[in-house]
Amino acid sequence: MSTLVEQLIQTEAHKSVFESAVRQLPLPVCAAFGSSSNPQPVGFTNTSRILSTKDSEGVREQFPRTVAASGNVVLASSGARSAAVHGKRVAVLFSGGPAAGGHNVVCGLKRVLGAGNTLFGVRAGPKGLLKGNLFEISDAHGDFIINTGGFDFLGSDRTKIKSAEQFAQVRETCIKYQLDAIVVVGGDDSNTNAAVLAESLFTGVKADGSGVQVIGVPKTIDGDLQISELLSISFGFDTATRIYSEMVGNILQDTSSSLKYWHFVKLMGRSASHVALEVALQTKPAIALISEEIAARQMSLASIIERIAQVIVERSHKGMNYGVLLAPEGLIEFIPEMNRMIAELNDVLAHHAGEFATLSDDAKPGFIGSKLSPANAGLLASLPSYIVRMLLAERDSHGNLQVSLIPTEQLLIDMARARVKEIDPNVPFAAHSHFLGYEGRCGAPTLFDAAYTFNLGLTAGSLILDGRTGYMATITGLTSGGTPQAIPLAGLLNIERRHGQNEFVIEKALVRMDSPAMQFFVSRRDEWAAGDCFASPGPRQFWGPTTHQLPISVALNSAAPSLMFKIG
Ligand code: FBP
Repeated sequence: MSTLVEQLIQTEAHKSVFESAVRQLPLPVCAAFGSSSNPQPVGFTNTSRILSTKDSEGVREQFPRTVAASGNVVLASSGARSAAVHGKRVAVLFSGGPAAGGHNVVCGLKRVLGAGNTLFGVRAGPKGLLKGNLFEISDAHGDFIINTGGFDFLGSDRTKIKSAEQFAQVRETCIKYQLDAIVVVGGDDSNTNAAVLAESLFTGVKADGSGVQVIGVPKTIDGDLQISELLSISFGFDTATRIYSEMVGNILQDTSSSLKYWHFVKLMGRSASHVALEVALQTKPAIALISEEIAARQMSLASIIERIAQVIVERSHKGMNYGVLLAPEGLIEFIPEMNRMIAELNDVLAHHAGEFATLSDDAKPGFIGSKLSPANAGLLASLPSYIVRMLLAERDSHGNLQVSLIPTEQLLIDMARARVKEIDPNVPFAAHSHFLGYEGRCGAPTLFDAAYTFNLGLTAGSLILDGRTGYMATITGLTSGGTPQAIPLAGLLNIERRHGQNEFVIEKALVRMDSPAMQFFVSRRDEWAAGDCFASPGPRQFWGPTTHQLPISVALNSAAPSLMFKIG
């Protein structure tokens, strides 16, 4: 019998009582894979669904080989593979921000590839692929990482593979490790990377002239990688929103206990407001801003502040000097005048990058202001320095503004405070700001994310064994057992302006104003603003009544009969 101290030491290095227990959690698999104790690879067949975007012609020219091979036709599993495939060498990498369930994708891949094939992990994302930083994944690795959160088994990064030199480096890595396939686990930008790689590696990589297959897996806590009924949600969204909802529920409980604070909570989700909407649906706060609505209704910053201030004053007049406001991380880019300014700012920064880099921080706003149109220069000058500094900060390698670093929640507090004072100087307004982001990305996956990702791994591995390239794995029918399917990546591409030039990208799925989830929110939010209707959803459960729960927005938008998912 070990002492308590000895027992505690044994919980170090990912062996907490909880981590050890969730490793044993059984995972259901789609019926197509057979039994959950011994899932088998499936084959694929064409469905009648062909994808096309407004830029399909341009895509056909840039991606001729993958488009010709797939015809942009969606695939569905056609039952167990009859012939076993041996000797495939497959590499898997994580790309972009972490999301809960990534480790289970690796486990699903490992399981379906079986002992006859080799799985390599790429360390530190696309950068590791360029450097050839790979290692072989064993069964023991799988047993250790299963159902654990984060991407720490491999690490991740945001390198965009686009230059001729980078493509040559990828080829070198493929040759060095004699790879037959690469699996890219990532969001919209990373799956665009996968589409580009699939085209570039289509043939002529190996000595016999054959190519390397590339398969994408849809990850992102942002939830903005959605493709109608083909992909109801990316993995990681459920875990992140349940963690945020627990925290917001706790804060709401505090507001109506201590009776004196407003809490302005910015929630991660770079562009779309799916995370904010889901957390609002789970917790019912006084105010939740949805960026897409602000853009659709062309609401200026002043009108947003007016609405917030009115709610604060009205609640105060009823004795409620407290409340919670949720703001999506990407809000600033959706406010029409800010959006116009940021678009011009991006172009100016791209065109004057060299000169800009030589300037001191103090000189930067003036320099950029002198290059902007008078209206945008005026707007930039009117913003607090803590916002300007982040608007001028470096873009990520995909050309995105780093919205997670912009303290929008503080801007809203400062502006609301000033407006409340103008409306009624007697209204007390004490506010705290929060940013919930990193707290939710790497928690242990919910049972939904754990099962979903394991099945995505089984699907990606099956696509490789079936000889496919240029597809993204997906599971459809999440409330009716689940079906492994594959979406042709080139069929998702559109042209967008990035780094001041046009580039092919997978369009982000934003919150739709006419979606059932948004409509439900709109129908209830005035009640939530007027009183205390909040709900505290509590911690995510692995055993208990909410274990099998889907995100509320996903259930509403897919017209599910209940909140419960069913895989297997
Ligand atoms: P992905 O799109 O790569 O999944 O990233 C999601 C995200 O968590 C966003 O919500 C957030 O804006 C961004 O990553 C922050 O990334 P970083 O930590 O690299 O700044």
